[in-house]
Amino acid sequence: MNNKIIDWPTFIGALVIILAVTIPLILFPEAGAEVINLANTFMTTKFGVFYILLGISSLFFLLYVAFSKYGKIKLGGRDVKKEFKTFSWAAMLFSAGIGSSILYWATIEWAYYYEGPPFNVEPRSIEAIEYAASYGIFHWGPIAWAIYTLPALPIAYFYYVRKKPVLKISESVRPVLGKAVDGPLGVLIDVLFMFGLMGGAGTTLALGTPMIAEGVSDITGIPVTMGLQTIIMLAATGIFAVSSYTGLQKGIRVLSDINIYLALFILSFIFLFGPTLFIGETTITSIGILLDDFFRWSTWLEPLANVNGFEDSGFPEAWTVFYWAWWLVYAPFVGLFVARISRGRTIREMILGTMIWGTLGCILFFGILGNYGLYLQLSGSFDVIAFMNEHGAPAAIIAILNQLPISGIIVLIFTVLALIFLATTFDSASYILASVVQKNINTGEPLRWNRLFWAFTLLLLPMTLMFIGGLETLQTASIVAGFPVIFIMVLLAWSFIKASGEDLKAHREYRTNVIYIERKGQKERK
Ligand code: NM2
Repeated sequence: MNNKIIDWPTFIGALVIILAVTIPLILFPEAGAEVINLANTFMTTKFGVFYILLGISSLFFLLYVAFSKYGKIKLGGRDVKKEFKTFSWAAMLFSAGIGSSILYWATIEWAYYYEGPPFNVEPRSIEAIEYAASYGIFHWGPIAWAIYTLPALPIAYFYYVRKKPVLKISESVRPVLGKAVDGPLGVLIDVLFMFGLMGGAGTTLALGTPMIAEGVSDITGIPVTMGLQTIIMLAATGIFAVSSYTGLQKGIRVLSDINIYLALFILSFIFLFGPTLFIGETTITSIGILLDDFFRWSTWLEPLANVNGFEDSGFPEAWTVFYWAWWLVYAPFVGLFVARISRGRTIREMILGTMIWGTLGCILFFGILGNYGLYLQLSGSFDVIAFMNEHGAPAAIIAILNQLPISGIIVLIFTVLALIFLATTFDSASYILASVVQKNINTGEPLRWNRLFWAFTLLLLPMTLMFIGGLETLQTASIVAGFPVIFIMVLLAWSFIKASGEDLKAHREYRTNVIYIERKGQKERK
């Protein structure tokens, strides 16, 4: 075991922070859940505005960068070709940023909006139906993808233009913080990023597991118990652990390819054998509603809730703030990945591509899975809401699929899909966590024991959260863990502008479409 390569302060720092959260929760589950819920309410009601501002500013910032001189910078030298064709690039970035959660929320999110719509609209009204079909796309749309893309800017810039590969977030804010990143501040940044990612993965695992358990139960008849859920979490970790331990890196990649085909199969099946016209029309109409209302939704904080006598729906806190926090904690990690696959593209192509393809992909899932459920509800052929109120959301998701022809096969594919998604989330998250606590990755891969260690540490929080139960407790994992990441995002944006701005100084001529920056005394050409 080569221990010299480990960056112990970061390693121990991250471990301490995760244990400091988990151990009290294990010892005092009820008080723990209460504290977490209080922290959640406090964060979202008092600081919700920061998440909302971060969301909308990320979008504007990226659009500005995309269409300014910065957007023209090419990632890589003049002769560098795009490393991946746009379609496989889009497929890869989508599967990096999206996991089992999309299967969960795309199928059921509408039901929450239908019953508890925003803007004090009457539940189950025509307006509530419109929100039900469109608000999910908003929460998985352009702002969400802008949050994902922002960290990719400095990371890709250092990777391909300054040719200094960074795998640490602290390293990518060096232009702003200078030497301070070599000290405790750098450690703090990495530890907070790791904590955020563990919180986000916690939310993912804790949502995905009960859903997979319902699928398994539906197929085999085994009842859903804590034991079954534990086995499922261990299985997801196991799939990944075996593949990473035996060096079957390719294995997991093959699995995620298979996943894309399985997902496309399920989506086309539901589209063709479900209410095709309703799904198609509702999806298109929802895109219009979203575009029409976009700025209203993206800034809505329900200020009247602070005045006595006015109703507080809690909608922005429970949904938009929660979602932005969740995308936020995954963002630096997805940024590392997007950067790695974007060689040969301009910054503009990287930004617009991620936002457009990402949003379109999510529209596909929400449009088909969500509107299928909505149709069942509205047409009266299956009362999803009543079922959900009685048996919970994960069971309702499987029940919706059970309304389809050959539902046995569909539920099976759906469950396998979710399990593989979960395993690949483990795979990539533990890869990044392990990389961040190493001084270097000379061998190309973080040490094996290090990766496995973080994979199992990732299990710790969700398992604990599962035992103390409740969706709200789960949501908090991302919200609380995401708060410090807001500041890291600001540093990342600043650092990109600073570094590329310095390098661009020599350029007086911006009328060309692509700018090549060649550093180290080489003559700069446009
Ligand atoms: N996001 C996209 O659980 C997952 O699918 C991973 C979740 C941030 C809501 C990401």
